[in-house]
Amino acid sequence: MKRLFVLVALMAGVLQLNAQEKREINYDESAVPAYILPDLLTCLDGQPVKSVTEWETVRRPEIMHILATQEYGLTPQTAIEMKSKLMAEDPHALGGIATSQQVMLTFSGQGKTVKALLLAYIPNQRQGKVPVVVGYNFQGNHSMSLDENILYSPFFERLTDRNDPQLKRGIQMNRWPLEMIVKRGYALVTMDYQDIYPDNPAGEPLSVISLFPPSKDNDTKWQAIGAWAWGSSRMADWVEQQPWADQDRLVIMGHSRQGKAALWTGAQDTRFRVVISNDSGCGGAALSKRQFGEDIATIVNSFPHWFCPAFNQYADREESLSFDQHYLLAMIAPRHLYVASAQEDRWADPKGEFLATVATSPVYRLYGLDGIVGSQMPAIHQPLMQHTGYHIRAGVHDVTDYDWQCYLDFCDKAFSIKQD
Ligand code: GTR
Repeated sequence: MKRLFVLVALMAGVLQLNAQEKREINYDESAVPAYILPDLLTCLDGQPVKSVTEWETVRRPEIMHILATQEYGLTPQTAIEMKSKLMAEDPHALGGIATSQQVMLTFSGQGKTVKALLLAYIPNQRQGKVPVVVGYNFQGNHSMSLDENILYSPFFERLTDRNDPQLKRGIQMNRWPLEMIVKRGYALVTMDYQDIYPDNPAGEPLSVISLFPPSKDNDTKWQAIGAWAWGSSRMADWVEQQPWADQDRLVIMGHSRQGKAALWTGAQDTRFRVVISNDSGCGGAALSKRQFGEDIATIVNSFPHWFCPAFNQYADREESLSFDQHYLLAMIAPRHLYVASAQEDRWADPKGEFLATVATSPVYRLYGLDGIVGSQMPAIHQPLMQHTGYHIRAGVHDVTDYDWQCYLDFCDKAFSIKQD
């Protein structure tokens, strides 16, 4: 009897999986439903926003509340203890052009601790303070270079098999042109995102969320994206204490799921003056109402631990959303926003990412700043760089040197930096 039950349960599981696999993903522009984007500049009581003051005191807080309670969850406002300990320093990193520092951050709360290993590359050739790019890596600090001195991030240190291919050095070097970044005068501060929240539905007990009192309301509970955003703000806290870092030139860059988290970080933490989303797609820069590529039902089924449970109500009901992802992007204003897509990354809906970026322009205009306008996407490799920016490059879902060149160009422009 018990066996039969197990068999039936297994079959049900397989059927469910098949149903998900077979879910029809729309890649047909003519099948995009007609939709009207909710207006950024109309308050919940119907009043239009006419000034920066109205935006900052009424409308922006309304939108932050919508995003926190309907999509990403509420970030606790209480601080927990963070200790930092320098584990290693190399003044001759990257062939001598940088100093690397490896710093263990230990977070404590609820009688527990969580550790995250921060890695910084600081340009050796510098006059005064330097701008800083903050961004998570996916595969551990050791994946970013072949340098044997780089310690394993705590998430990878926990792997019991020392021959695990995930411990191989340099497996994501292609995404991190460290020399280019440093040569252009920028410091890089990174850590593995899974140190903050192991990226699986059972990850919470080892995440920083477990250091806080449990959320009072399940619907608005913060989950992985909220935790990753919180962790980026802790990297910013560390940067704030560094004598070589220019606090007014802080950048956050995130790819894909970390693009989503980078945007949510930038929305909440105004210390980030430039916010960059690389191929962030659904739940990131792409408009949900277009229902092109990955949709809400697909993402909340595959990653139930990313968004707050209230977001599930929009699965297969995108038309009922009273907001869309341009709300998230508009939270960056009047700071600098840059969104990038890849041509073959239809899953992330490049056009939806572009249109959401365009849709933020009325808010920038309120500040007297130029956003991107028009409904025509730029051609491949023709970056648009106003106060906000956008590009689409050839190729697949990834981070390439081309993307980084554009990001650094955009940051130079934002910070009025002239390269020699
Ligand atoms: C995919 C997910 C995307 C994106 C991507 C990534 O599986 O559906 O939303 O986040 O992962 O992070 O690489």
